[in-house]
Amino acid sequence: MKTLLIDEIQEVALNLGWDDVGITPAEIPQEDIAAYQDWLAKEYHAELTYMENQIRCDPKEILPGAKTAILFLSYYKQPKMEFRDNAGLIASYARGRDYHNVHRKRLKKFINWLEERTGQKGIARGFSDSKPILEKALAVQAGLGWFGKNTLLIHRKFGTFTLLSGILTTLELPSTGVSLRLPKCGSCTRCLDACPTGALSSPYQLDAGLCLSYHLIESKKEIPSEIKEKNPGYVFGCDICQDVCPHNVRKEPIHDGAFSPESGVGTYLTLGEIEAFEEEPERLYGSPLNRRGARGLRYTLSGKSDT
Ligand code: B12
Ligand code: SF4
Ligand code: SF4
Repeated sequence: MKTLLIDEIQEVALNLGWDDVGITPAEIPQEDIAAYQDWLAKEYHAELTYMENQIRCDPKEILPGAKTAILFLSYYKQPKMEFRDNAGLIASYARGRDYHNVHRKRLKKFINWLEERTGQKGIARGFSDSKPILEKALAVQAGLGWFGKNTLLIHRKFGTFTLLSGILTTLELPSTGVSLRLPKCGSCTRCLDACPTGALSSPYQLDAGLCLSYHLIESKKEIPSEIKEKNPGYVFGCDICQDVCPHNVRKEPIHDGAFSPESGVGTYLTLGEIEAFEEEPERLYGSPLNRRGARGLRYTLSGKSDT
């Protein structure tokens, strides 16, 4: 086998549609394990019980013999839209196709290529929010960006409007980057100041139980009234701590492709449209909104008039 070149990996990844790629040893740094355990101890994971799974700290539990993690980044920034009285705003990552599906297809093609290229089978497993693993910690270690105080990965060129996926592999490959896990926000506190619910309890720490994104995407319970009354108009997800981040002003939004509103449910939802989804739930398939389902979306919007 010819030596597998990093340039080849990068070329294949970019051709499959990702916007950047980083390579790092398949090990979670100790400081991230400590921060994660502290986050759990404070019960900031609310009712996300899957977050208690300690495998998050050991990639070798997911792929025995894993030596390397290859992290892929997708840029999805959409134009910033205003809130409306008669319709709920959808967070920008969720207006088009579900990134889990987009990434799953790319990961399958990438792993097929890697197996063919090396002549070895069963050497990799893919993930995009689908395996218990600290994705941002690996991406930071791979040099793809650094942690913002809003807890998101900030990419030097693409900012925070990015989505992650990756593979673990038993191949030993050289790292592409130097870990950027250093405080880099300086004195900026725009995300903490702008969060309507105070969910960013301190820099780099998010209390999911207070976060609109948690309540509008993940929670299976009623939205507590004190959270609901602070929602400025989202029906699914929340972008406020990204909209205010100075690292997001440099790059233009993308206007087509898998994450554009034309590829999915769109930018806004009225109650009437949600009722139509209740009649035909299959219309939500392939959209991130399917996670919450039409009934959950209706609950979020109830109280708003439909015109
Ligand atoms: C659980 C989860 C949520 C929860 C909790 C979020 C959270 N911050 O933990 C909820 C439902 C609220 C959520 C919301 C969103 N999510 Co989410 N979520 C996840 C998930 C599944 C796990 C995250 C996790 O590991 N949390 C555990 C805690 C401990 O990690 P952490 O908060 O990041 O803490 C780290 C740092 O803050 C750092 N740290 C702590 N202290 C300090 C101090 C210093 C000085 C430094 C430098 C660092 C540092 O160490 C910690 C451990 O690494 C990941 C996918 C995955 N498997 O990784 C997606 C993921 C993080 N989400 C993602 C997205 C897009 C979102 C939303 C933007 C969606 C939306 N528009 O509504 C919001 C953003 C809210 C926000 N500000 O984070 C993307 C983020 C991509 C990126 N560029 O970072 C991910 C990676 C999914 C993906 N595959 O792309 N999410
Ligand atoms: S997603 Fe919204 S509610 Fe959650 S931390 Fe960011 S600004 Fe606050
Ligand atoms: S808004 Fe400011 S403090 Fe928050 S992540 Fe961006 S640069 Fe960091």
